[in-house]
Amino acid sequence: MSGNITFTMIKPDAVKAGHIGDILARINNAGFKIIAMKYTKLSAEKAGEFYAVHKERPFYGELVDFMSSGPIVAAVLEKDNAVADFRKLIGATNPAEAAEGTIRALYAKSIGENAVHGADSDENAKIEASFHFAGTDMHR
Ligand code: FUP
Repeated sequence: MSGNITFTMIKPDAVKAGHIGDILARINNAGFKIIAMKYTKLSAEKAGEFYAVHKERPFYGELVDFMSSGPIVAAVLEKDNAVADFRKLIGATNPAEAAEGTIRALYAKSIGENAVHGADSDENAKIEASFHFAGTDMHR
């Protein structure tokens, strides 16, 4: 049985392009309940910390620059099977490989600027949610 929360960010490219409303509508229509949300901007330090697992990857520097380049929307979402269902809704990391109708197929520009983040496991969903939100900021 999977856990019932996931963590997402609408990334700077999609915010800049004016897609916040459309993406949130798709999230709602797919049956996710928003239990925490904020419009914020990551410092380079915070973005580096969030993506620390990718530190040794060649794209790490660009990823940190991009994720701190402009405002984002961070949110915690609740649904049965939230992690897997959300990853299905957003599609593959590379928008060129993302299934038709997925959020990345619709809104992402490239593998680096790919519109949205979705946690990849129940454990990471919890870690990422508490990276951005205090327990008192989550409302079920
Ligand atoms: P995902 O779980 O789909 O967000 O993908 P990853 O955890 O593999 O990658 C995290 C972020 O690193 C991606 F959203 C974008 C960036 N990335 C690149 O810029 N280039 C790559 O080749 C792979 C990932």
